[in-house]
Amino acid sequence: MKKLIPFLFIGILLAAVSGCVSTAPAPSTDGKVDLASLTYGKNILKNSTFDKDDPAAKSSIAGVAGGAYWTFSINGGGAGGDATCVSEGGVLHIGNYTDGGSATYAIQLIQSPITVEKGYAYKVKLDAKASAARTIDIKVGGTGDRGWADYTRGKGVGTIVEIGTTMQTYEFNFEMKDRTDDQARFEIQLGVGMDDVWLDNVMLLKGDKVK
Ligand SMILES: [Ca+2]
Repeated sequence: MKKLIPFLFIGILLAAVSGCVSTAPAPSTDGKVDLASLTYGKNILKNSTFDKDDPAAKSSIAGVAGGAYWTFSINGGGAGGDATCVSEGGVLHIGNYTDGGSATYAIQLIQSPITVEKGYAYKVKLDAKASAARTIDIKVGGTGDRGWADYTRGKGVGTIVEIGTTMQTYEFNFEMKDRTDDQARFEIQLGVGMDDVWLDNVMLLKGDKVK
């Protein structure tokens, strides 16, 4: 029995070590890292809850209480569009569309600059609903200096999110594959579609290093 004890100890040690290994990024079937299996921590967006005012903030939504650090943009890229943005108890309501514009980026809610670091996973997470089911595009991307690159590598101008008519949480993950950008933009693109949108708790969570 005495001789068994060291083996028991080694066994426990191995179990502990393999336990650690199992928390490492799990490869998916196509050999890529499954981004959903990673851990996401700090939210790098400011005023995700749309209830803060800060006179020191470089930007805030004109005329909207609780809109610090965000910008509401119309006619982005000369794509037209007309709508309003108001706060309803700390929930942003984009409505009164008279023109959806010719591109999703015609009407945008933007926070910039933010830093997005090469090789790290990020999670976009937000609560949203619309007056009728529609899509919005979410882009974490570069400015003109970076060719307006979409770091989320989505299927639209950004990543297309289909939202329904009840407030729900939507999320998706992406890996920052481009070089680190400390002048990046977080954009919710609200153009083309003309159904009202409500937004709250808009977050960009930084995750583990992917490689
Ligand atoms: Ca809120």
